[in-house]
Amino acid sequence: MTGLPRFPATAAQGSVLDALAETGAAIVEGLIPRDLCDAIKAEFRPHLDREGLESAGDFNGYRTLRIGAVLAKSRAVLPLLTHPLVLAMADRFLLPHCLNYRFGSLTGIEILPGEGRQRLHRDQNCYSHRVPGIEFEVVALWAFDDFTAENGATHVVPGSQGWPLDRLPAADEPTLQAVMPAGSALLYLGTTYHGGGANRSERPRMALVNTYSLGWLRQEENMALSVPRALAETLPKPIRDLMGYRPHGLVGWYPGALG
Ligand SMILES: O=C(O)CCC(=O)C(=O)O
Ligand SMILES: [Fe+2]
Repeated sequence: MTGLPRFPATAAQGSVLDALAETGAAIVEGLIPRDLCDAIKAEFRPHLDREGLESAGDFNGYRTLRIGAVLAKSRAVLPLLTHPLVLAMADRFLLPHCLNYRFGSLTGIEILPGEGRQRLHRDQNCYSHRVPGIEFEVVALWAFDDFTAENGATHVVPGSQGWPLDRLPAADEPTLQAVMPAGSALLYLGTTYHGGGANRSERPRMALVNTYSLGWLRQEENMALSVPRALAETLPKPIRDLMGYRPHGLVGWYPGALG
């Protein structure tokens, strides 16, 4: 395979999702306009500068800025979170295994010049258990800058979603990089091995990584603590539902939720 499956924004959803199922990842170019990317970047900027290194570490990197609690910081991201293609991805891979799904985590990531490659990993390994054959998460990684091989375009191990539980990537595991223009999204599965690239350029590379998880799982990011309830109540209902304000049957109930 010479590159990850790649589609224009106008592609049929079924073709994108079939490629995603087969390869574990797919790129869709130009899903949102550049001015929306710029608006999101402007909203993220002060937060990245203020708190972006709070979660620095061996996995997240030391030259990578990260922010959580994105819904308390940005309104411009809202259309991305319920983008029809992203929801179609979650419908296809998650809905067969739950009554409803929700956000796992929403994370702004800016890889700065000089950052090295991130360890290859599966996002759903944040969970200690796994049911073979069931994706616990699906992921939309939105590029707000052009992603290039030099500035840290995400590395993906094609086909790794089908690997057995105990197969780990080799030290020199072949990867394909998600080179894509700003406004594109890399879609991948919770079991797909991937990792941020090294930034050997002179400019930062900004993205938003949104995971969606089975509704009966505990969410990766504790949305009830990340986003104050009074603020959550000002957000559109589909967003609140995805935050966890809609229980999964009896799981996640709170007074008034079931009425
Ligand atoms: O920033 C990227 O390209 C990927 C980051 C990532 O996969 C992660 O932190 O889980
Ligand atoms: Fe990841």
